[in-house]
Amino acid sequence: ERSTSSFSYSSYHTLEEIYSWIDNFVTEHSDIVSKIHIGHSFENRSILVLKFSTGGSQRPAIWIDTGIHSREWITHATGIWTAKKIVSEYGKDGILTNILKAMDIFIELVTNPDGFAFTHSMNRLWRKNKSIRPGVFCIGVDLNRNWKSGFGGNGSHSNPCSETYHGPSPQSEPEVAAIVDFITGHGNFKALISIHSYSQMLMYPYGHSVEPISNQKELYSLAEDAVKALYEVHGIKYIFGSISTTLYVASGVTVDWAYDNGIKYAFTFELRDTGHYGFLLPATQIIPTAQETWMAIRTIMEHTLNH
Ligand code: ING
Ligand code: ZN
Repeated sequence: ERSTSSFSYSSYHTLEEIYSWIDNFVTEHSDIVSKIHIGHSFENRSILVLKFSTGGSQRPAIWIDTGIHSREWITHATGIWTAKKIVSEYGKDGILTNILKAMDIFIELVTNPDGFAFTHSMNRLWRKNKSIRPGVFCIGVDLNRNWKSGFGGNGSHSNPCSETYHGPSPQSEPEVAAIVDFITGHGNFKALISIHSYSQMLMYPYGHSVEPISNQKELYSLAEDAVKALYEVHGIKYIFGSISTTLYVASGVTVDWAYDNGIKYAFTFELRDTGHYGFLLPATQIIPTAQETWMAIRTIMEHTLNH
C-alpha cells in the first residue's frame, strides 16, 4: 500500500503490513511523527519506535509498548489506532495538545517482531521471542521476565521450555536490550505504559514483590481515575492495583525495571476480554477496545504532565 488511507484499523495485520503502514504514516505526518530504529531482533528484524514530538530536545517523555507477547494481537491493533488518534487529535483535543507541547510520546508497536511473524506463519498462540542457544532444546525467552528488576525471582522460570522462561541473564534478549539502551540513553522518560492482553486490568509495580512502592497511593488513585475514564466509553470494567496483589507475582517484568530506573508512572494494561475469546479477540472489538484504552492512557499522560 502507498498510503494509510486504505489501511483498515478494524482488522488485524501482518508484520509486513504494519511496517509498511508505519512508513506511510511517518511520511504523511512528518511534522510530528518520526521513525526510530532502535535495534534488531534475534532473527534480525528491525525494531522500530514511533516518536511524536512538536519540537524541543530530549523533552520529558512517555513510552508505550504493545505486542511484547506476540499472541496478544489486540495490543498491536490498539497501538496503531492510538498512533493515528494522536495525530488526528493534536490541535483539537486540548489535553493532548498540551501534553504534546511539553512532552514527547514514543510508541513501540511490535515489541516482539519475530514472535509476531511466527503467530502469523506457524503458531497463533506463540508468546515468547524466537531466540535459540546451543544445547537448549526449547525456543524462546519470555520478554516480560527478562528485565533486570527482580530477575529470576518468583513467577519466572529457569526451564527454557517454560512459557515464562526468564532467559540466561537480564537483558539477554536483543528485544529487551534495545529498549533498555534507548530509554536509558534518552534519560528523560517520566511514564511507561506496557500493554498486554487479556484480563481487563490496569496495574502498577511491583510484580516481583508485594512490598508497596513509594508512590503507591498516587498510582492507585491515578489507576482508579483511568479505569473510570475507560468505563465511561463502553461500560467495560477493569480492576486495578499492584501487579503482585491484583494478578500474581511475576519477576523481571518491564514496569518493575521502569520504576526502579526512575520512571515513577509505570503502568501495565491487560486489555479485553476476560477470557471468552481471550487472545483470539474478534476484530470487531479492535476499535471499541482502542477507544476506551485511549481515555485511560490520556488520563495517565495528563497526570504525568501535571506532576
Ligand atoms: N500477562 C502478563 C504476564 O507477563 C503481567 C501479566 C504484566 C505481569 C506485566 C507482570 C507485568 O504474565 C500476560 N497476559 O502476558
Ligand atoms: Zn502479555
